[in-house]
Amino acid sequence: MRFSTFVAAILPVGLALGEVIPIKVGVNSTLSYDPPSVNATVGDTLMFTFVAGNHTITQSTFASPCSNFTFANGSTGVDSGFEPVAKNATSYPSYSFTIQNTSTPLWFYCRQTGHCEKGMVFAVNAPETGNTYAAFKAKAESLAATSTSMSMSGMSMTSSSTAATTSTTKTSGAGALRVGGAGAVLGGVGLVAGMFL
Ligand SMILES: *[C@@H]1O[C@H](CO)[C@@H](O)[C@H](O)[C@H]1NC(C)=O
Ligand SMILES: *[C@@H]1O[C@H](CO)[C@@H](O)[C@H](O)[C@H]1NC(C)=O
Ligand SMILES: *[C@@H]1O[C@H](CO)[C@@H](O)[C@H](O)[C@H]1NC(C)=O
Ligand SMILES: *[C@@H]1O[C@H](CO)[C@@H](O)[C@H](O)[C@H]1NC(C)=O
Ligand SMILES: *[C@@H]1O[C@H](CO)[C@@H](O)[C@H](O)[C@H]1NC(C)=O
Ligand SMILES: *[C@@H]1O[C@H](CO)[C@@H](O)[C@H](O)[C@H]1NC(C)=O
Ligand SMILES: *[C@@H]1O[C@H](CO)[C@@H](O)[C@H](O)[C@H]1NC(C)=O
Ligand SMILES: [Cu+2]
Repeated sequence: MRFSTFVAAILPVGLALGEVIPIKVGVNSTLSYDPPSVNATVGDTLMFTFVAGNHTITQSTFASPCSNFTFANGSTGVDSGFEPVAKNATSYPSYSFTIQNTSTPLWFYCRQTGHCEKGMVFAVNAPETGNTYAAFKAKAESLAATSTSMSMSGMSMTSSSTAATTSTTKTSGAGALRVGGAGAVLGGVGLVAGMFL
């Protein structure tokens, strides 16, 4: 695997290289992240490999599991963009980011239509009591019943055409860096805790 060399090359200078934590997205064509919840320390890299379907890994908040995380200035958090995988695919796209602060849990979802409401959510360092991963998932699933009325009440549908995967480097509010490569998308992200609710 050349992955670790690649990561080292894009990590900011001076940042310790931690573990690479692999997560599979869409295993057996399910709407899932495998594993759905991980513990990580500063410097660890989360590497999502999209093995089936057409999913994203997108940052949200515990309060609103199926909505983009947005900074006060309007920038959104971590987002892989859609990563479609053909049924006959022999290589799989991946997206990675590095954990830079573990003082708060981080919450994520898939923003493909309907997936989050079917429980396609992910967490980093979720607590064992209170705002647990299970509570987060249950909250996401509880949104299914209300999604129709919400879309009727003035929430405009956003065109997803701009969300298509491109090979251009993109900087988001959370400092996400996407680097296009042969069938792979790799990102380095600076996470600043305290900004995350
Ligand atoms: C995928 O399918 C295999 C074989 O049936 C099974 O062993 C594995 O647990 C499944 N994984 C998930 C995440 O569903
Ligand atoms: C995270 O660590 C806590 C404490 O060691 C443990 O109870 C929990 O199961 C871990 N969660 C995951 C997803 O590994
Ligand atoms: C993946 O999903 C997005 C959003 O629904 C859609 O715009 C795109 O066309 C899909 N890609 C493929 C290859 O199906
Ligand atoms: C997968 O199937 C599509 C449609 O049949 C075809 O265009 C493509 O070349 C195939 N790709 C591979 C890697 O076999
Ligand atoms: C969520 O964030 C992504 C990436 O910034 C963006 O493409 C998408 O339009 C946003 N979705 C909504 C509903 O704001
Ligand atoms: C928005 O705020 C975040 C967090 O402070 C910062 O990382 C990002 O660069 C800002 N984005 C813009 C467009 O100013
Ligand atoms: C992590 O975030 C907290 C809250 O914003 C901050 O107090 C702390 O200094 C940060 N730690 C690092 C290593 O950046
Ligand atoms: Cu999905």
